[in-house]
Amino acid sequence: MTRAVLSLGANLGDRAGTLRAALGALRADGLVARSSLYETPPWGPVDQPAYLNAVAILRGQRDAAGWLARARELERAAGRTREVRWGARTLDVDVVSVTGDDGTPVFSDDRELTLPHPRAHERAFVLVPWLALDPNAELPGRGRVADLVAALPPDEVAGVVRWEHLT
Ligand code: A4P
Ligand code: MG
Repeated sequence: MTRAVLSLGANLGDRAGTLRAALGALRADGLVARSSLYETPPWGPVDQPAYLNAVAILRGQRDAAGWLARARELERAAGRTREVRWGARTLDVDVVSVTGDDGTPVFSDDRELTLPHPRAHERAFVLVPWLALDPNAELPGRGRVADLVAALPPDEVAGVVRWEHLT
């Protein structure tokens, strides 16, 4: 068994509907917890609409490659096409971290699957929802998520606004 943290983002079409469908589909994969939806300003060099973001924690039989494959399936199901890197998309699912049952994190510098995700530690749209879900969360190699959030510029943290609470 492994524990995986996934980050989901959508900024085209019915953003909330897409995220709800993906989070619902993940129930079959050992969903442990999912965050609320958060509205977040677009990060990166591309001018694009605001995102809705969410974080999901899973526990299941997949290995790290298996979680990436599942992430891609969810993107495909949402009708995602790959156009501009960092650009607008119906659904982006990133694997933030994977941990073995004994707590050992998976580290990888493979370009197809870099673990932990190489930019998660600096992204308020990943860290803020994750912290709300799990106050004790740790990002392997980077430390406690609470400390990472505290180190971010306050305006970036304030920009991540809870959009809707999911029960
Ligand atoms: N890849 C490597 N490691 C991973 C991993 N841990 N998880 C590879 C997922 N994929 C990983 O991804 C590009 C390549 O990264 C894939 O071939 C995959 O095998 P992609 O999803 O095809 O392209 P992308 O999403 O445009 O690139 P990337 O680098 O994933 O972009 P980001 O960094 O995810 O940025 N602003 C807000 N507010 N919220 C967002 O969710 N998302 C992005 C996308 C930009 N700005 C955003 C948001
Ligand atoms: Mg991606």
